[in-house]
Amino acid sequence: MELNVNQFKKDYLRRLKAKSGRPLEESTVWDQYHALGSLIKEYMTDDWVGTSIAYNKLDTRQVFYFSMEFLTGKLLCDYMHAMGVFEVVEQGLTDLGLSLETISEAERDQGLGNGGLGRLAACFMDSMASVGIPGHGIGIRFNFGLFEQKIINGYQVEFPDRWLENRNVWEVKMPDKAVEVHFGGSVRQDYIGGRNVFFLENTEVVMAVPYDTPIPGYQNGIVNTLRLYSAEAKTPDFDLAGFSRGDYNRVFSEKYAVEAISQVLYPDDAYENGRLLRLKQEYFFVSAGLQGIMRSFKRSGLPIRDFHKYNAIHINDTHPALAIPELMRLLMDIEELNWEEAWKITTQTISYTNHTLLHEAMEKWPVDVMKSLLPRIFMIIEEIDRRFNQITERLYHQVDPRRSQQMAIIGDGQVRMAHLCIVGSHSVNGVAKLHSELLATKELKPFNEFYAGKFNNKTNGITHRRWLLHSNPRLSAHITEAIGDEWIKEPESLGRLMKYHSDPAYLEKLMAIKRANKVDFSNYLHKTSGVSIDPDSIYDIQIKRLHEYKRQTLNILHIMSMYLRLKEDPDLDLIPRTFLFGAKAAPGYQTAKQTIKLINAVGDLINADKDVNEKLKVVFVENYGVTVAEHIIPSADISEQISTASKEASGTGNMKLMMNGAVTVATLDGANIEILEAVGKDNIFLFGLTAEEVYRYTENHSYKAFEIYQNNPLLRRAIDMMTDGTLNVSPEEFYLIRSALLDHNDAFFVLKDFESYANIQKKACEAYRDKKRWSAMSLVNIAKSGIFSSDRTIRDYNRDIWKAPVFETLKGS
Ligand code: 26Y
Repeated sequence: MELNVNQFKKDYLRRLKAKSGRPLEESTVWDQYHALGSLIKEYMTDDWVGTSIAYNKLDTRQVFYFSMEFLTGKLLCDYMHAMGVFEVVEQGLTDLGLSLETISEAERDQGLGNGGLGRLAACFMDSMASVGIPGHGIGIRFNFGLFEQKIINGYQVEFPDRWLENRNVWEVKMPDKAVEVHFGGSVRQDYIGGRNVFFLENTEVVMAVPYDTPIPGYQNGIVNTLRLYSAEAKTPDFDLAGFSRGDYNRVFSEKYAVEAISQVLYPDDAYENGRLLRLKQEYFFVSAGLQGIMRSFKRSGLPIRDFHKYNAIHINDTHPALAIPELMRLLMDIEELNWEEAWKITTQTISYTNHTLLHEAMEKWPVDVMKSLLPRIFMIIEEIDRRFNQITERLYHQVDPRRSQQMAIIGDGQVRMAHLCIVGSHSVNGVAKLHSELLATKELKPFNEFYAGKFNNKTNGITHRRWLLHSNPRLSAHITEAIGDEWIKEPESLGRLMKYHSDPAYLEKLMAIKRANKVDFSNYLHKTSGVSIDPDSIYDIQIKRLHEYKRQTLNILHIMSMYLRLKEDPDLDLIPRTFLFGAKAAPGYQTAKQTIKLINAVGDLINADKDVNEKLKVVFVENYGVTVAEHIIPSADISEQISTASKEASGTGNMKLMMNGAVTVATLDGANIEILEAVGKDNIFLFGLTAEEVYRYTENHSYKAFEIYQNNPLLRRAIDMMTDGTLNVSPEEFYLIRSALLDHNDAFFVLKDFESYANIQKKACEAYRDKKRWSAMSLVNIAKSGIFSSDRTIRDYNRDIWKAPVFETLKGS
């Protein structure tokens, strides 16, 4: 948009006064932030309204991305960049004696997600708008996002994330678009007009009230919508009679029970615990979202039989799987279509992404729970299952009689949500080549054989705007100086940087930028936690959720072994190295929590020991999340992507780090394999078992972790350090970690991969010594990162699955 500095200053001062009731001199940083946010939102309004009018006018096919999680982070600066007003606003604020940096820190992270899956949804929102696809997000407006983590005495302690406590400037409440969602009750069946008709009776009714947030594309006039639903009790004045009788407790407890649905995000991201409230959340937003889509589709006057031609609904993992039976219900019970018609529309509307191979993360709901919470939905699932079984039994009963049971949607008293998604959609994709291949050939093999062509791969991506352009301005400027700014719209043109591969001046500047970013991060860390780190040391970074399969344990055991070697030989020629960890553990995941304590205990030991602390430093960065990531990533030298092969579906942190010039230490897992293909084996450090080897060891039970413990003295001493008193803790402190490794035969092959990890770490350090070589490796990683932009991912989804139109711009339409 067109905006000059003077106009902005005038608008801003007026807005600040109106919003805070105070003059600039007396305003707080929060006042300043709030006024700026509300002004930026207003600047966006014409395009936002215009976009939705244009989509309606053009009868456009639209994409709806249903996700339980949207991990957006802060929005202010992203929005200013998208609208092309960043510089003007920054200048205007400076003229007024204010600092954009300080003001933007006042914004709370929108932390409505656990990790990769939620962050992916946020990157997709940005890319859909920027690429020009009519695509919107549908989810839940959790009152509390993922918990805030504090480290107290080395332990993770969780605190509620009160992100809404000072209001959210970006959202717009849409009470007129609220819909009812029904739970429980019973189904009454009638025969009317020659067909079976189903009614729900005596249900509990919850109002789903949408709050819309604009999602602007990058300087293209397109503003899509993220719609998050909040649960409210039906009548705002609730039971007045009860209230006037003084029956306060009952009246309030009913209201709170209803509103509990959108109260808090479940903090587990790999262990499905089967809580009833979680199932309620899932149905709540799916039903509300579909009713909303149906309502606006019907307003368009188009025939219901064409629903799938105008609406593509994508479900982010199985969490929104109930979209399948819910759409069936709406089409049959409300729109009066028959089963076959409804089924055709539903399956052609819905597509599904799988994000995990871990069995413990697979959603299954007990039949009795599903039946009593959602009786009509359960009936429909039963019918889908019955019809599907009929086909598989006919096909397989002679060749393999068990196969149709294995493939069933309902089995062992449970509803298998992944099976429901596969049967009820027209496309099933994994999130990296290896992951998609393992889905098709191992985990979901019978389905892949049954549905030829339904399975496909869509390798994940990240928005290079947030993760490079905005969070690493120095590097962005250096890139643009060399190859122009086309990469902002076409990230694959970052490849042109390859011509600087042997340009000493260019590479030197690249390293100077890394160094400046390292200084910035060390200042940030010092300011936020009091910890000092040395910008001349190697920054070795592992940032991601804490999980045994991600193997923070391998990293810390290796650090412990380096410590032991250094103690023995203090003159060991090591380049000073700072190991940074950032990770939240699910509150109930004790092994993960012990790992956090272990990292901190090792840090306490090493950082205080003068024999080693010139060369080694271990830092656990508190409360890792989107904003912390934006500070760390530009400063990274080494990116740790060390999951047990076959366990990490894709990973996306690996992409953010390479894009910022970090070199990856990697197993052949997830998207690491595609990073290897992109940069070549000389520009990545590979180690460890392959996925195939992991499968083989797991199947033939030939792995003996204890033997490795016995035969590798250094590793044994590192493991024993957990219990022998070296660390300032009781000997039982880390019993779960130790017993997972030694008593339970190390399910994630930490011991098996230890030696090859230690070797590759040595190689990485040698490479770092050679500044020229390192800077060239770093450059190759940046240059080849363009394919990991989520713009590419989104174009792939749209080309193969959604098939929505792509608009260059909506300006003037
Ligand atoms: C059912 C419940 C317990 C649950 C909640 C959240 C299960 C899983 C999750 C989240 C999973 C997740 O974040 N998966 C990650 O998705 C990323 C985006 O595709 C991948 O890059 C990453 O490898 C995968 O672990």
